[in-house]
Amino acid sequence: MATHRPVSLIGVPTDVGAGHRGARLGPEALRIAGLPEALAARGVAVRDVGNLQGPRNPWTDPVDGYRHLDEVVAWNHALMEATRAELRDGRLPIMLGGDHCLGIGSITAVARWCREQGKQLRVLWLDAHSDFNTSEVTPSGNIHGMPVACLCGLGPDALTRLGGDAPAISPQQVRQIGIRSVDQDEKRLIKQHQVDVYDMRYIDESGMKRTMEAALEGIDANTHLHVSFDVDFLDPSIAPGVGTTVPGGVNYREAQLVMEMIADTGLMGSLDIVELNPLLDRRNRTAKLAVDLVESLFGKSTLMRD
Ligand code: B3U
Ligand code: MN
Ligand code: MN
Repeated sequence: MATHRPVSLIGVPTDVGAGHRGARLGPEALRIAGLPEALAARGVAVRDVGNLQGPRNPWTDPVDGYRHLDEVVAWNHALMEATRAELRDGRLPIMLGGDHCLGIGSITAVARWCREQGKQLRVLWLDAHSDFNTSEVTPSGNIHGMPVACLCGLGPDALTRLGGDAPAISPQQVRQIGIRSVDQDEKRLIKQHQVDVYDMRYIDESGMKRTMEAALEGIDANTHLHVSFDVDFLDPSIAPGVGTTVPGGVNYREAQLVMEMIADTGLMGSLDIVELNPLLDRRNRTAKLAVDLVESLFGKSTLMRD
């Protein structure tokens, strides 16, 4: 069995960035679905650091194009510090979300750590959505639709400068897979900033194997892969427990292949699991599926490859 770096589970029970409440229950649902035990069974040393704390969800309307900006900043600041501490300790942090705004804090910390270590960062953004909105173009004001833009320097200073003056990453470090819902002006931004998007049409035409080969092209032993896994990446027929379901998503076999091909690189250094909303789920089914897929990310395979 391949040896993995020890893992730290960081619970981020927040839905301040989302348009539905309930993602704050995601960390517990993932634990109850057996995530710590599943990792331990893979031979991975697991430390559960528990849940971070932050402001409650005030459930107010957007102000100047942002809903709950102060709360989102507070949660992401806490997460950035927690992620940084675990990375410094030589551990692979797994963020148990929580809505996808938390990618701002986790990836800001990861990007800084990679700079310090002289490592190349590649972000694999598995999602139905591009999450590249800004306050000018957002249809909702929900900040979970903005994290990639914020990480690339487009957004409010409080989020784009979380980790210092320069943007955390450049769009060229991101590969988006499974995309099938992009807002009109968001599309323009994606094009303008040349984000590498493998949408569902690309996946249908090329197949998931070639899609992943393209998304992983150019990585080497010095690459740190950050996987940002928005559960709505999956088709709603297999993953109903998310706030914003979009039909026509990645099926079970394709999702397994994605995770296996990432595992084969041996380069995953950090992982977000986000947007799981247990209130919209059926018998914790989506959480169990997420756990199943994380097992594949950590090298579980049918044959004796491990
Ligand atoms: N693009 C839409 C919807 C959305 C983005 N991310 C999620 N939903 N989960 C928005 O509101 O920005
Ligand atoms: Mn997302
Ligand atoms: Mn999404």
